[in-house]
Amino acid sequence: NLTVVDHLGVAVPSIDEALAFWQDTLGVACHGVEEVADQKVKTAFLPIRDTEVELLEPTSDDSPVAKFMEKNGGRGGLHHVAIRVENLEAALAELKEKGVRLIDEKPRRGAGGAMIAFLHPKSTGGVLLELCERQ
Ligand code: CMX
Repeated sequence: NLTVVDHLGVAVPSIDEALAFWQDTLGVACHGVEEVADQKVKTAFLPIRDTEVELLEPTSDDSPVAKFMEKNGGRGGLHHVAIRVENLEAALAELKEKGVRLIDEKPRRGAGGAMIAFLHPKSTGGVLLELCERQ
């Protein structure tokens, strides 16, 4: 059911400042900035070949990304790895059955219209994993 690494989520204090590096220095084009209100983040997607980098800027102090950066000494860093699956409902049911701790029991809508669900880092060896299904 797992297919490719869909994207890497990178927490940044400011998308505008981060784009100065990713766009201007590395030369990766940004495909639009979008706010995901229920996650309290602003996102920017930068496609690189078959995968993407997702820059994540918190829009509120109680955003999961703000909390992550607070623990990281106020700096950004690699926040999550997202793996694309063919059938998210089936993947979640299977992982639950195997005792994996799900943050999202049901798929929900994420940036770019994808259906997503997170797995808890305590169940994955310390990496926040996102599963993602695209139409
Ligand atoms: N990667 C790896 N480990 C992480 C982590 C991350 N991104 N965020 C937290 N952790 C670790 C913590 O360091 C902590 O470890 P220790 O107990 O060893 O210190 C552990 O996970 C649990 O931390 P916690 O304080 O109990 O939980 P938090 O309140 O920090 O929440 C998490 C952590 C992952 C449950 C929460 O951030 C969450 O639900 N995330 C999913 C949603 C999300 O991240 N949304 C933003 C992106 C949205 C998008 O891409 O659109």
